[in-house]
Amino acid sequence: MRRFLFVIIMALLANAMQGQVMYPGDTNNDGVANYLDLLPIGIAFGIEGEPRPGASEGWFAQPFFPWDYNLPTTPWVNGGYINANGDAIIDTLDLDAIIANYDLLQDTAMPIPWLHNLPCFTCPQPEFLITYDKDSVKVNEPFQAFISVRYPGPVPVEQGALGVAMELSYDPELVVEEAVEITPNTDEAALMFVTATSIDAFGYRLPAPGRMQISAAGRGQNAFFKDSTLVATVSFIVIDDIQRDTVFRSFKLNVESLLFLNVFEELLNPILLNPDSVVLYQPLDPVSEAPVLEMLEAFPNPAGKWLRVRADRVTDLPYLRLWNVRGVMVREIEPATSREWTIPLEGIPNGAYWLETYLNGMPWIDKILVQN
Ligand SMILES: [Ca+2]
Ligand SMILES: [Ca+2]
Repeated sequence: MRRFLFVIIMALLANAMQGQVMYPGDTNNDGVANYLDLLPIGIAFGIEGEPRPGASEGWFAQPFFPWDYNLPTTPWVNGGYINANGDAIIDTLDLDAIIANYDLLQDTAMPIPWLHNLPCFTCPQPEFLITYDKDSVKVNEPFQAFISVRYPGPVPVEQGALGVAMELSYDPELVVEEAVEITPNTDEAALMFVTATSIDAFGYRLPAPGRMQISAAGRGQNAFFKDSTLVATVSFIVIDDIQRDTVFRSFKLNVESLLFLNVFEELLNPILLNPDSVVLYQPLDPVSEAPVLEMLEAFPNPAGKWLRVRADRVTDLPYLRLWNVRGVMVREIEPATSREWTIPLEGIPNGAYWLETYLNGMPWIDKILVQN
């Protein structure tokens, strides 16, 4: 802590002196150009100051005249760091250097960790939500994740969030890494974006496979205050062979880090809503030409001591299998020719499961909750 204070004091002293240096794209001067560097641009949007003599977007130490402007709650970040392109104003043109220098490191501009300890106690909590377009998806097929920010009802603009910066992770062995694509929601005209995946063509050192970084921020104004704002859509393709010990795998985006700031650079405390996952599966031993079944239903759901499965006519099902979220089969029955079957659930812990069978030669999957 003492060392941290010392570093802050040194940086404030350095701010007061002429001739300090900056690296274009490291707008918060924390030593790396990345998704976090969008937020200072959003907070300081439209601020004007001294141009940087001989400015370049190249990644080398560039002297600048300190601006009169510092970030509100991290005052060791001077406007001269944020002005990445070196002109006389902070605006969207300052974004380019973040992308061009993504994940490059520097330690000669006296970088300081960019930490926020000043929360807004009176601001409503934004909800951060990840959902998917499908419950289950086959090998080689695409699916999408939707990342949104919500408020239970619209809040006044000044009570909202300026922007959000996040790092997400997933199992890189389940999807085609080269095909992972982040599409920012540019329909939200107020927002600016920085996105990065491990194969983003613009970067040098990029997030590792299975990682992505996304930030979205308003331009000098809180951009999140509506009941729901889509931030980005992420597209995935399931790899062609997910089979290890099982034909089922669970896919989920995990939230590794999440930073919400408002226009006063105060910290907002988000509510994380990330309950969903997607079943990735690989059809094995398909059944040829079963009698045409229109419908299969499993009930009750949530299920207690037993689960019943009903078809719309008498039929042969090859099997009924129950898989847990780790892809382990926990029950299998060989159903007799009938139109209704019962699966006993004794000994199966509470939680989410997938019921799997074949219907008309196609896999049929249903998500089941067991609650005893
Ligand atoms: Ca930075
Ligand atoms: Ca600028």
